[in-house]
Amino acid sequence: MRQRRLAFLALLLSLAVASVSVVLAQTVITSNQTGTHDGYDYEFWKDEGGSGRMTLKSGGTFSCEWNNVNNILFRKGRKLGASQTHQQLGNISMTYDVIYNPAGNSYLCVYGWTKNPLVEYYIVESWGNWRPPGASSMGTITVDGGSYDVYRTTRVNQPSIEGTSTFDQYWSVRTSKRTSGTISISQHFNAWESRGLQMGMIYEVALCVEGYQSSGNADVRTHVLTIGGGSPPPSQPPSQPPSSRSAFSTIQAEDYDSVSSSTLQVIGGTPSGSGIGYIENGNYVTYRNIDFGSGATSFRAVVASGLSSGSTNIEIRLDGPSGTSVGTLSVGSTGGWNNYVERSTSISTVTGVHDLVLRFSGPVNMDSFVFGSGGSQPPTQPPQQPPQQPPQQPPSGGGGLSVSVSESTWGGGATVNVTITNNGSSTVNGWTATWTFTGDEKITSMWNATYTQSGSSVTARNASWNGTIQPGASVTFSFNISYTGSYSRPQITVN
Ligand SMILES: [Ca+2]
Repeated sequence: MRQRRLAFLALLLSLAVASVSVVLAQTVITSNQTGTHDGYDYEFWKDEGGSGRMTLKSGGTFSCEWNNVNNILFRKGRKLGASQTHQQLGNISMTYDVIYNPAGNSYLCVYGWTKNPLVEYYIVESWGNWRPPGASSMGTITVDGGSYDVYRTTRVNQPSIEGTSTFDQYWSVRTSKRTSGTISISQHFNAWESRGLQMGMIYEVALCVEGYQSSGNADVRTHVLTIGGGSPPPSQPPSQPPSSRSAFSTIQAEDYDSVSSSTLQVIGGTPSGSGIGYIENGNYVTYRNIDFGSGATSFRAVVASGLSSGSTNIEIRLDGPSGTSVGTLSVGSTGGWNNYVERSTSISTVTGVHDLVLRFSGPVNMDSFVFGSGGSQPPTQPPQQPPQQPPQQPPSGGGGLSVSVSESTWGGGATVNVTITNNGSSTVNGWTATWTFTGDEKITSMWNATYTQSGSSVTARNASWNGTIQPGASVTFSFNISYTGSYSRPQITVN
């Protein structure tokens, strides 16, 4: 039996060697084709006109040339089935080195697609005689020591991986050309998402040479695509050692170094613009090299929760998910998943530099957090914004009902909370709040009330469950708005 097994192993081994030698043979392609080659998915795509030639080499490498084409794309990378977000896939990075000789319009780029939403994306490292995409930049980001402009463009009824469709293109385009280096692809994805460019399920990540109404050639001499794991490939150490971040300056929740979760996503709509959400029990997020100085004694976070009961614990641990636990912030409902408030807790004193791990017992949305020192109660670090103690508006009639308003705002949007208090001596049965926005505010959602908006005029009425307000009691409803210009708190009348 043992002998037969050995013979079988020998047969398997010889087959494996044979197949490896076949796979490593160079393959020349001159017409549209997709497939896999030595661990990478490749695609040759060309529309009408001209000619192209792609030679598949080992691993992610290939060479290509094109002559008088209309449009051609040569690429090698991974097609990932559009079943996971990039956060679920883990860190994505690429190391490459290309001899690139475009004659005319061409891009050397990381290229791919997401589904749901359908998005075509580009991280352009070099180009020919025209720098894409000819749109207005949404801002400049620094990744891997280089500057990139971010763009969003829309393609209307154009070819896509789902047939002819209308879809967005997201772009990072370097401000100076390069043809070798490491591209921290996930950092581009995060930067796009923090600007509201939503990524879908990753369909493809590839190194692409594209020619448009041009000729040229390229030799991809090095191309290693790494997907998963929390760090770049070991052959390319980070160019700078990770510097520490102060625990006493606000840390954006989405600026984590690693995450252990199959669901967590960077979300929009937080007071700072983005945060983390889709968190589940047992998930944790790591922030490396946090400097607690001579001692942190409190923790506070800007969070939102729409839990109907109970609360989620955010456990604060040091130097690993099973490291020392120094405290727990418990977050119950804040009135909705988009209703961000500050919550704080005292913690055991922490000094020096540590990796910080936040472990979650369930769902919560988190925008940012910061540590405080000194007494455990009032944090000595002043909050970034003064706490919003809304002035009580004078009673607006209607049986002694008074209204107070608070809000959290961000660029072009706000969540507004309205609390109605019954100051009278008799029970209120049913209430109506009315106001007129001073700008172009538009309500995008409301909870704990129903509403109609006509132009700038809004009428909100109690929901079926909160129309009754006993003497001395209060009810709160909330809504989200979008607007241009600056926010102005609405003057709300209730009766
Ligand atoms: Ca944030």
